[in-house]
Amino acid sequence: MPASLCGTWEMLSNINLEGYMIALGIGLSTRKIALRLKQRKVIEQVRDKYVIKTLSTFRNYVFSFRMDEEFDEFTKGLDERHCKSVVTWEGNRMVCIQKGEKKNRGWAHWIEDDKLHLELYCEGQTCKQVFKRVA
Ligand code: YOG
Repeated sequence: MPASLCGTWEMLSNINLEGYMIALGIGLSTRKIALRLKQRKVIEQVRDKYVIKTLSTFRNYVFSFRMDEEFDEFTKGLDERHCKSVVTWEGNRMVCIQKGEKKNRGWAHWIEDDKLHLELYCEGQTCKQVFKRVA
């Protein structure tokens, strides 16, 4: 098992969230709010079940899954689409593929220098986020 992603993480940097949101079709007024947010990640694991909470003062997004099992994801409060998603380990990376209306969509988490890294991508746009551990 790779280094544990579990814990509470606070956002340090957020590059090209704008491009990612445009790729998802998020409107201008919501994008303006979203760009100002400092997101937190809370990642929990109980046996083979993971929960990833993305928290902010504006909206929260909570999503749970088992590794290697495809499930229906509804991106409530984000772009509100349905995806068939699957999360796997690729080496030390936790990788999610989100199949649906948007092509080439997914994300990857990994730990590097004690920081939590996240790449979110959709249709050629990649948002890169880094978080520091707070708990
Ligand atoms: O995380 O997929 O950790 O689910 C950031 C992109 C902003 C809402 C969230 C709310 C959001 C309006 C991605 C921000 C762009 C903008 C806090 C979360 C879409 C809409 C929720 C995500 C993965 C990996 C786990």
